[in-house]
Amino acid sequence: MTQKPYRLYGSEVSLFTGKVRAYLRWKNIPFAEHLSDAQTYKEIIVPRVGFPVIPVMVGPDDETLQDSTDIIDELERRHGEPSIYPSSPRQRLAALLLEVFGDEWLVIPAMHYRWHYNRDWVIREFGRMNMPDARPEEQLEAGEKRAGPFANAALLLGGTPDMHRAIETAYEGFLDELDAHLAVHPYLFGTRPSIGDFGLIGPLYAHQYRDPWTGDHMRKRAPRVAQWVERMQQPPQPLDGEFLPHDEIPETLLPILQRMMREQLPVLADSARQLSAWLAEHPGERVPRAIGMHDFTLEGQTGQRIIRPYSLWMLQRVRDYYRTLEGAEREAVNALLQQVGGEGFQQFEDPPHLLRDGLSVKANGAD
Ligand SMILES: N[C@@H](CCC(=O)N[C@@H](CS)C(=O)NCC(=O)O)C(=O)O
Repeated sequence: MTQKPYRLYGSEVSLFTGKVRAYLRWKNIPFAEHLSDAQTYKEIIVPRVGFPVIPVMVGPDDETLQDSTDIIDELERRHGEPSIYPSSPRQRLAALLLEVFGDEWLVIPAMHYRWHYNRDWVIREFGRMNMPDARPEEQLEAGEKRAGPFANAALLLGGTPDMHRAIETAYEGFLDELDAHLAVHPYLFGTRPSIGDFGLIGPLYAHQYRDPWTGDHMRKRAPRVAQWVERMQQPPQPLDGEFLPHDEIPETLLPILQRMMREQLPVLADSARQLSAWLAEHPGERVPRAIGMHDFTLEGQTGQRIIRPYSLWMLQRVRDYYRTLEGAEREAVNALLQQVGGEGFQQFEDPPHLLRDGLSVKANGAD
């Protein structure tokens, strides 16, 4: 029996495993998926990565890759064309932005709906994943233990009771916008999925499609989004499709980009200010995953959430790309940003250049 070259450790309930799995399938890369049960965490994940997290990928030379974005980018380097990164500037920038929106913003409704509408189901599911061979009572106990930090994360990310209505209104608005877009195009930028599609599929598959209450809601309210989720998870033709010609950004994507600029960009801008100050005040210290709390506003309602330095590493990918653009390409991108209220992105005050450090960051040049 030939062994598959890549091993993916993760689970169906995991947002970021769903992102990598969808990518591997579209890219037609042979892989074997291994459930991240308690034993796998103990024997494989923690020894290799140093802390518990999924997804984790082990490659043909026994190398360990962690972080969905790093996994995808390493495989893009190894496996070449067709790429999930559009080569034209407006599409590429928009795709990178939408990856940040999926990974770092849609996690708010993803956690809110999971823990406030699907709680009992997901606790049992956590138990089944953690101890697949145990009795239901043992699984329930394990699920309850595992669930605590994740349920708490729903609150820390902003899902406090005063924000529930606003989170739901914003999410439903986004679903309607994406559904309208998908009436015209099968993926964000044409007939080929992009890194933006893979950013959105994490929350939209593992949580919003698969969790029972939320999945029903998606299928009723935004059936085309549910069909896109199915295409993304089981690509009918891997490696197929094209990005739209002439660097076109479909009109139907503008409301989603506007939403990102309106909702997420102010949070990223404040995170950058706070991180710059934190780094100045804590020289040589390891940056924690959260550096305090700050305000965020959705649908006119203001709540509180943790300040996540990691989100800035994700945005930095877009900022680094933007900085490489010159002349007509930069003008084209600037015109798009103007159209979607993206002045905050153009004038973004970058923190020191960052390297990823596990689930946080460190300043480039720091030990
Ligand atoms: N940015 C990381 C995030 C990975 C992540 O948050 N994974 C979740 C499951 S979907 C997890 O294992 N979290 C553990 C924790 O947050 O401590 C990635 O893209 O892979």
